[in-house]
Amino acid sequence: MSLFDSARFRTSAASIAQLPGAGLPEIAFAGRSNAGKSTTINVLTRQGRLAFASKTPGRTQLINFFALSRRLPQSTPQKPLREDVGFLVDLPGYGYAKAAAETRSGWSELIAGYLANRPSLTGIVIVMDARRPFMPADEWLIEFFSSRSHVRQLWLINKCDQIKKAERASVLAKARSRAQSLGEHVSVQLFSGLKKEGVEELQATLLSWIDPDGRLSAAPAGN
Ligand SMILES: Nc1nc2c(ncn2[C@@H]2O[C@H](COP(=O)(O)OP(=O)(O)OP(=O)(O)O)[C@@H](O)[C@H]2O)c(=O)[nH]1
Ligand SMILES: [Mg+2]
Repeated sequence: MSLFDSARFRTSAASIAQLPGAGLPEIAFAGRSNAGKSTTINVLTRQGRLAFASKTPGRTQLINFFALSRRLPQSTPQKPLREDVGFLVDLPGYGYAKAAAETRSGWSELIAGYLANRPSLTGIVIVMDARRPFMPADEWLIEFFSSRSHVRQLWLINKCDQIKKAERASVLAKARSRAQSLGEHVSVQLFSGLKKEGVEELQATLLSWIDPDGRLSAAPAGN
């Protein structure tokens, strides 16, 4: 059982003032509206309906926090004891054209405010549609975090089921050489939430971010 199976909805924030206190490591999922952020969280955590995914762009309008936890060694079936070890954070998508301008700027403020000022932000998964990766808003995020190398980046080239094999290879090779030129804090992979491709690679990367010493992955079965 992976640590990500333990994810449980914890809280939502509609404004910066509503953000929970920063503490444990957080991994944020950012990307254009409809890129598949919520679906990726559901696949990663093996919980079909944890994060709300939808055909309608703009589905996620709040910042949603999902707690990851581990069972404590002194836990018993009669008295289960768990401790939180980190959070997955589902962000509203950027660039949702149909939203009213006012709502749109409110969202951007919320997302930018969270990403730019969150001390517990350990890493960011930039979810992109393989048919049109690296759009201007993605580039803005990449640029913003490139000089902040304490925040890891994973460029998740999602919906790879929608492109041909040869194109997958070329998209990945190009992105990989670019990621390498930025430094060790940037990585890239192909993913398909629909076909559940790339899930183990995603889990391994995210686990290395929140658990660099491998203590959580070595926990006994049932955690
Ligand atoms: N073909 C394909 N479709 C996918 C994949 N991942 C997600 N989708 C579809 O893309 C649509 C959007 O998915 P969401 O996970 O809601 O996207 P989101 O990025 O959370 O969207 P917002 O919350 O609006 O920002 C849904 O119809 C999903 O079923 C994938 O890997 N392949
Ligand atoms: Mg969403």
